[in-house]
Amino acid sequence: MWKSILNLAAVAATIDAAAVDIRDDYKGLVSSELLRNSIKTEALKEKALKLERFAYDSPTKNRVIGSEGHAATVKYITDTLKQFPDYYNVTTQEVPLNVGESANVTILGEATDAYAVGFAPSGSVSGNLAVVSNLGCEESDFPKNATGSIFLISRGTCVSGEKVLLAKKAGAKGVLIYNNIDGNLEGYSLQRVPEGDDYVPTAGISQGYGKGLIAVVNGGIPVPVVMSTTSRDIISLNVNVQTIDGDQENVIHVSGHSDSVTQGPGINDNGSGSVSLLEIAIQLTKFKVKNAVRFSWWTGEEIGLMGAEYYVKHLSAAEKNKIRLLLDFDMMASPNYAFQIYDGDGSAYNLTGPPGSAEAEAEFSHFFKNIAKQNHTEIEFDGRSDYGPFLEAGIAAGGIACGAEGIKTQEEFEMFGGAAGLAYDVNYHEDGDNANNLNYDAWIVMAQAIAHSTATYALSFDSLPPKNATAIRKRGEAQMFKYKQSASYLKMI
Ligand SMILES: *[C@@H]1O[C@H](CO)[C@@H](O)[C@H](O)[C@H]1NC(C)=O
Ligand SMILES: *[C@@H]1O[C@H](CO)[C@@H](O)[C@H](O)[C@H]1NC(C)=O
Ligand SMILES: *[C@@H]1O[C@H](CO)[C@@H](O)[C@H](O)[C@H]1NC(C)=O
Ligand SMILES: *[C@@H]1O[C@H](CO)[C@@H](O)[C@H](O)[C@H]1NC(C)=O
Ligand SMILES: *[C@@H]1O[C@H](CO)[C@@H](O)[C@H](O)[C@H]1NC(C)=O
Ligand SMILES: *[C@@H]1O[C@H](CO)[C@@H](O)[C@H](O)[C@H]1NC(C)=O
Ligand SMILES: CC(=O)N[C@H]1CO[C@H](CO)[C@@H](O)[C@@H]1O
Ligand SMILES: [Zn+2]
Repeated sequence: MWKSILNLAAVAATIDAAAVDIRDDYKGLVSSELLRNSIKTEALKEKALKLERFAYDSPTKNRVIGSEGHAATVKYITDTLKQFPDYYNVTTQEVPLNVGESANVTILGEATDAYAVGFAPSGSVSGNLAVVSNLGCEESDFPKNATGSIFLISRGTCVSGEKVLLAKKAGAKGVLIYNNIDGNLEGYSLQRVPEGDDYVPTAGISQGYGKGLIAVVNGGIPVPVVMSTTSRDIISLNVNVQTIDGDQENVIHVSGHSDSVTQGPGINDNGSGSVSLLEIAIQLTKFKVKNAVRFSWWTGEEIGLMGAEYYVKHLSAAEKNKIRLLLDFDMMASPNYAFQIYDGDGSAYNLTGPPGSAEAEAEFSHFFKNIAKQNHTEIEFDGRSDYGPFLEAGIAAGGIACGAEGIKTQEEFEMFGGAAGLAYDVNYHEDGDNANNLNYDAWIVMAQAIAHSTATYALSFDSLPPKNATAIRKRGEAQMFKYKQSASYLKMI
């Protein structure tokens, strides 16, 4: 496949000079060191600024699914990698999604702040408010004689799609979901693609407002609600790119997500992951590989891992078998960072992944300890990002992160510096999540960790357990129930 190196050089020269070195420095077989050394902070920074510009140049100032900023991000990634037609097979996968558009909700005759919830149908309904007990995850939480009412349910513990289906079964005409933390529910979704399910119009309101309404209803006062919501179907794209070189039956799959939340440009979360992958994919084109390398940029992560879920659902058993290991990268440049590795062997959180996950953790530990010579911690292997659906399918997974809304401990301060008692990323899911607020020192270490693992597995899977679909699938199922009960998984939904 290297027969057309000259053509590639001509193509490469036409793209962004800063993005790609010309290939007369082609170095043969990839190695961790060569790939690591090809990753430069300037190249990462330039691409982060590009994603930030896509956000700020768009009317909504973000890169949320369905927005111009997200479409520009996806186009940028695919256009860049299509410059290497002899190296990569670039494909996009259409993922049907739905986003909430507008909600007008009047309660006790007064208009209130509310947001339409994605995947719920558009519609106009009215009725008195009925309060659902607990979290609305069990049939017994629902009032028996409230047919025709608008049901009020707390967010949390199970996906909101389950709550709304139970509400409909109990006779709800519409649903109001109130937040279980501060902040509005703009950009929220049912977090479950309807599969012949039929939901009712649903809107999100704040926690304070929801609790206030419960007090009124419990006081015996009827609370009339009039609500009108619209939502919009969209097609959003997963980008999948695979080396033409390398054993196509044994694939190292490296992934991140391309979308942001509604509230900001999403440059650490998770532009930093998308950009790291793009830069590594560009640099990899200088090298030959033994195993096929696949890169994916998922859509719809922020609304419930929708892109990755859709992808895994549409993989045949034979295709699943080819993926020896899935690596996922998100939040690569948190300002108050810690170097965190997913606890794939369960040593820290007693929550393991399918066979191969422990070995992936060990490879990242080796990188931090012996190559970067940095401290690292472990984080729970909880399925809270796009690797969740892969775990569920029994595919080995691993990854690293730098921290989101969690608080840095004193011990971590001693290990990494920064500030104890503050969030790893104070701008997490806020408008301050932009290119100014990234920690570039942390980012280059993280990007080199991705380069190390990509190159290592592109050369050999000898450090992983042998391929054995039966064993892998059994282990995966046994772990599923447990990871779905874990504290941080439950916090996500
Ligand atoms: C490219 O990838 C797509 C999707 O996986 C696949 O259907 C197609 O056969 C591949 N093409 C080549 C040339 O490998
Ligand atoms: C259901 O009906 C009973 C009897 O009329 C009444 O006491 C109860 O409050 C009703 N419950 C709800 C949720 O409306
Ligand atoms: C909500 O009200 C605004 C302003 O009157 C209107 O433009 C919008 O279409 C309404 N949305 C719905 C879902 O009724
Ligand atoms: C780890 O989890 C298993 C169940 O999966 C349980 O039997 C065991 O007691 C747990 N160990 C610790 C140390 O919590
Ligand atoms: C690692 O952490 C220890 C404290 O646990 C600290 O003394 C040391 O300087 C840290 N090493 C690096 C490279 O930051
Ligand atoms: C695969 O795993 C199963 C269960 O552990 C084992 O019985 C079987 O011999 C293994 N097959 C191969 C080909 O290694
Ligand atoms: C929802 C969200 O914030 N997206 C992901 C960004 O990265 C962090 C850290 O890995 C994940 O926890 C989030 O799921
Ligand atoms: Zn561990």
